[in-house]
Amino acid sequence: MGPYIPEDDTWVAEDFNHVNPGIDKKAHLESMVQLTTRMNALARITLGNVNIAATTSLQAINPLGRELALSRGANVVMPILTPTEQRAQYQLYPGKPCVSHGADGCASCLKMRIASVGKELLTDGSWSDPPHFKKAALGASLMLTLNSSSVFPAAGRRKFSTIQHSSAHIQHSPARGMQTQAAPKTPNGADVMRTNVGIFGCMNAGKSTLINVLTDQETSIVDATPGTTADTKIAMMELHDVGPIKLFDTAGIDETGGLGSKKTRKAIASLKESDVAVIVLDVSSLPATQLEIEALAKPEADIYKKAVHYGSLPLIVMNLKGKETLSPEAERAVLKAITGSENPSVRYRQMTLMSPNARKELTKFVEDGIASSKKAMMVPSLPKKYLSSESVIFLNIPMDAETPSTRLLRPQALVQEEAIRHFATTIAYRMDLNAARSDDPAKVEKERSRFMRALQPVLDHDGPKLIVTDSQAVDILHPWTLEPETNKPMMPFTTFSIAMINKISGGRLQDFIDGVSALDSLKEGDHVLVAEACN
Ligand SMILES: Nc1nc2c(ncn2[C@@H]2O[C@H](COP(=O)(O)OP(=O)(O)OP(=O)(O)O)[C@@H](O)[C@H]2O)c(=O)[nH]1
Ligand SMILES: [Mg+2]
Repeated sequence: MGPYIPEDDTWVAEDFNHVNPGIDKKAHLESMVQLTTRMNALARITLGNVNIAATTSLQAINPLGRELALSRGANVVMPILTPTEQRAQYQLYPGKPCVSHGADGCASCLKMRIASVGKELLTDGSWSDPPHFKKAALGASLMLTLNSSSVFPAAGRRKFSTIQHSSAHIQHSPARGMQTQAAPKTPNGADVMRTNVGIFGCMNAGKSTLINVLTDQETSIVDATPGTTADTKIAMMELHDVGPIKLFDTAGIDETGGLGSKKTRKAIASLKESDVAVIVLDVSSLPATQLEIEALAKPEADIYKKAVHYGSLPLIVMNLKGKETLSPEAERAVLKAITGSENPSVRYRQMTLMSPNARKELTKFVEDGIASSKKAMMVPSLPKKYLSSESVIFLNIPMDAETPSTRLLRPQALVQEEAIRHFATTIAYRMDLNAARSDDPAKVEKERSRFMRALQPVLDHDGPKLIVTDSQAVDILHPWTLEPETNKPMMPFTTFSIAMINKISGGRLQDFIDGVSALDSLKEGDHVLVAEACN
């Protein structure tokens, strides 16, 4: 939590000045320090044992801003680690403090500043966690292997630009811990795999018409006046074979002037968020030559290029507006003008958006596009063998403190849903992890026999059978499910995380398994990247 300091050369600052003409910026920023520290205090009172950062931006406004925050509930400081010679080039906002100071000076300065408010700087060497937090954070790091709900990308391929942290700050441990602690409170179903679909094009191309056709309601105002849509309009809907999508109707990207460029920037911001970029082009009165078509379609070509750059799947809608279908030559010319290629692989469609069958046609076009972009997500989480009416799957779901109160974690829900969809029978079991890990052998035995009773129908089953467990319970489940005589597993088992890795990677689990063999050929001095992939 920190005050937002607009950087003068950005459009946010322009907007700020526009909305607040003649404002006394200094007084405003100082009031932000008060507001921030008040929020720090409220957060401390309401959330209790959490890490709250005294942000550096407080210090940029008020030399004692950080100390104020530390005395009002904050307990984390973020020393600047950027090498001094690079600091001047890494300034998020004007007045960033300590730009010319050296790292050694920083450490002692920080200690003194913290001491000045009667507090002490604590580190345990490797991490920056305060001692009270360490226990929670260690527990949390274990949970993270499965706790996908808090960090699961909202769409198949989410851009993380909004959660990038300054590399100059030590934030790792607090962020890690807080993410997991906050998981059950994730509001508004943020774990939903929603696909973002942006609609882009020039003024009057039919973008708003398109969103209205798709949503089957008057989501946006449609009018012949160019520039009718001034700001991005958002609509949520469900596409039958795709699931939830979020639609962005954007302003025309060809509007000139100051307001025009603001609108364009907003549209581009939506493009960055889009998994799919529908580019709408009015082709009702095309010029004759390729050169003229290229000149006309320059803005669309620009959007196309940006969409590819940002990793959005471009889909092109040529809006005929009731005019005749384009000849194959004209169609090729348009495609070349937008994509720059003679033979593009882009998905496109000619249609009249205001026609009785447009909704059906458009929905199918968008659905197919999304399906192609999310093929990876269509990969089943478990091998086909287990997703059949012949199979029984035992789901071990301990439901610990990390489990949200009203639903299962995303990987658990996903495996359950997929199994049922394929007519596989599931048995869901809540393992009592505390009992299973208890020092009291009687408690352990009680839990073990309850577990074995639940597992018995699966053991008795003749067809394919499988256990899918929460990763946390592997150490318990493995010994419990070994045949006493042979010491071999009674049946195969996997974890929800592994199932997710396969799904998220588009079925490439085998690649990861193959990768493990590289461990045998490691030499001293080799570098190893250890990455967690389940979410
Ligand atoms: N006849 C006909 N007119 C259409 C069709 N699609 C759009 N129009 C008209 O084209 C004009 C612009 O449509 P909009 O959907 O508002 O276009 P837009 O791309 O959202 O435009 P801006 O918001 O200005 O950027 C409106 O007058 C629509 O009625 C169509 O399929 N047939
Ligand atoms: Mg519009």
